[in-house]
Amino acid sequence: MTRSRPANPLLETSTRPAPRRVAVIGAGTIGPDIGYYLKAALPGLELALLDVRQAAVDAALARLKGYADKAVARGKMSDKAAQATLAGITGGTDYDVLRGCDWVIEAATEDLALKLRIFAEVEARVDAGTAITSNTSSLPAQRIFSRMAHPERATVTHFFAPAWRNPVVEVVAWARAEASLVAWLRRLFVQTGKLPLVTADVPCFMLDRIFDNWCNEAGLLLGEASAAQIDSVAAEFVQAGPFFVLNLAHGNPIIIETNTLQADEEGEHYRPAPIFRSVDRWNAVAPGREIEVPEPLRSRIRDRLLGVLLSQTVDILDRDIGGAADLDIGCRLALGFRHGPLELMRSMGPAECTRVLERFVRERPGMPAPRRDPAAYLPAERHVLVDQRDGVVLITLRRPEALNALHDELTDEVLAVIRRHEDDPKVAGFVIVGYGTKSFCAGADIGRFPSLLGDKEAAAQYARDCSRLLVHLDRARKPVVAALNGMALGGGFELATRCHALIAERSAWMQLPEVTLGILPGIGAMVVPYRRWPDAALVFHGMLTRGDRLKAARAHELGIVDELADGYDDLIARAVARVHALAGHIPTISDAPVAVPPFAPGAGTGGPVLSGTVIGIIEHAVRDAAMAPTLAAALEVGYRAFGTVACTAAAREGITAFGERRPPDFGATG
Ligand code: DAK
Repeated sequence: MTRSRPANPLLETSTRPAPRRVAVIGAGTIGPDIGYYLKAALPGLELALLDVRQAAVDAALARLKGYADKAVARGKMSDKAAQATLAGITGGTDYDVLRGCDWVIEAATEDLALKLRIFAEVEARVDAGTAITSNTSSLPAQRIFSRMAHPERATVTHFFAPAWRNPVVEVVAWARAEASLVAWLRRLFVQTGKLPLVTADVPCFMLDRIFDNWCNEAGLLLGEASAAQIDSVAAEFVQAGPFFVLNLAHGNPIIIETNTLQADEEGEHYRPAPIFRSVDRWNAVAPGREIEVPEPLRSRIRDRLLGVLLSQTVDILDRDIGGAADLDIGCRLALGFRHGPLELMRSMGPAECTRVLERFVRERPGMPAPRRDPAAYLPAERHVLVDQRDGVVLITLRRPEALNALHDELTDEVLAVIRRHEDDPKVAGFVIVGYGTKSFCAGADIGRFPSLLGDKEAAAQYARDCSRLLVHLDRARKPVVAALNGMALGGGFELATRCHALIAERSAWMQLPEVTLGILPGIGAMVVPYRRWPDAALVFHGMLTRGDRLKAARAHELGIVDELADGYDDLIARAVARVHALAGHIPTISDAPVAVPPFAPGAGTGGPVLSGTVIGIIEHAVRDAAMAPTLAAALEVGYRAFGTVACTAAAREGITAFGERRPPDFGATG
């Protein structure tokens, strides 16, 4: 599988344009869901739904309308966007609708013989340039496409339910697929909001090897424990236990099919538990509910579930079926694991991993054993992707589930990548960019903040600790350029302003929403922007005390953004060129005090929407920091102000409201 492809799919070069006409074959559940995702992301697309039964097509069309209506009702989509999403969709039973399509997606069946017949019909009608993909959770591409006249334009794209919302798609890089097809699919999926994960062409690919064997192991354990007991123990690792999920997905036949496939190809140890053939529904436990499981049964179930998870994980990595960071994020986002398996392995430590794996392999002969020390499987980075272009290291923040929001591990990874390369004479510098086309970084992941509320010293110290990366950038020996591919909020804006140049995609925007959360940006935003761009001080006042948005074009006029870019390719090209241009003369942030204009009178009064107390603390800190004799002293003012704000009733209300997904009410907190 290993081929040199960029880690960030948007760095793939592909000359194939975005699709204009797509057909989805199969109007069951997943086919229309794939169609809906595509239409919502690319409303100008023509979409044809094809099925052998007109009734299925009609039901699918009604379902798509229902999705759009619901999105409008929930305020997730405008009326106009819903109309555009539903326009240009046709449905029918005649294969001739495939003519003129530039992409045909088959999502009709898991029956190989039927797939072969369908692809013969497809090839008879489409042009040589049409991309063809099959949605399957288990059947290798080699089996599906080998009889085609032009297998090089075909591969498997495995979506996860519900396909209109679940971001994960496995893209199978099989031997005969053109590299350009895989490149196009990866790029297109990211551009349309998905998270493509490349896998090798083995039965069940990457993620279903985890899921199917997890469920099968649960089935094999049924002689010793009940389904409800197993689900209860599994709740430590997954949002929903295996039997609950099997009920939901009517999954017993799937496990029989997929584990038979693995057993036939790879050995008897994968054979499905016989009980899956005789039981229809399980007495499962719903998420959030657990039953008491006595020791030592609990430990036994736990070890066995962990055993299969780790055994599959090491096998996937030893056989290069997929990447370690991809496996972690895929397990979380596609399969509902609370933590990725590599994250679990890290927290367990090598000795415990070895104990669990040795026990598992002893009890389940044939199951994969690790070929290396457990620590050797842990990826260097889990939340950033690292690429190189023209002697520049590109660091992509990849947490699409949180719009690339920062947490400690992510910022530590960025710092570690910079440290690893900064003494390398072949590296000119660094670019930091966000994954996808929507967000550079949506700020700090404020999950840790509740524990800091009420503790002034701890909060101030946390701010200092969180600043390790930013302080390193202040003294960096090689240029670091921020490439803003979308929104840069809160801590994301603070990170960007510590980079030595900012290049922004035209549609990018910046904001400091902290004040709307009853807190303040304590790691530099009350200090650095004023010292770097003093002429824009009034704009920063508005951002800090009102949460004003700053669009890229305006930031460019103000000199905050150095260059505007048109699209991701242009953004990266300009950022890389800027790194080279900055070599040898990295701008530094002034140590000298700076004059700041007064804040508008009355701005600090606050109300239900903003807190007057917090605005007052911000204004005070900005003024004090501006007068501080050095940058370090000014930053210290910010850290301490964060400590102060963390002890206010407004911060408690704002952070609590954020966690409860409701607007804060600062009316009573002041
Ligand atoms: N953290 C975690 N998850 C986030 C996130 C964030 N900052 N921002 C967005 N997400 C998640 C959303 O929860 C959602 O997850 P699901 O509901 O799908 O599970 C997913 O990303 C997609 O977001 P939306 O569905 O909301 O997407 P929309 O396009 O509708 O809205 C939005 C985009 C950016 C307007 C909205 O997501 C939003 O308002 N997000 C919150 C932005 C925000 O308030 N960011 C925090 C700023 S405060 C400090 C260190 C750092 C900081 C301060 C002090 N010290 C140590 C002292 C920095 C603070 C901040 O950055």
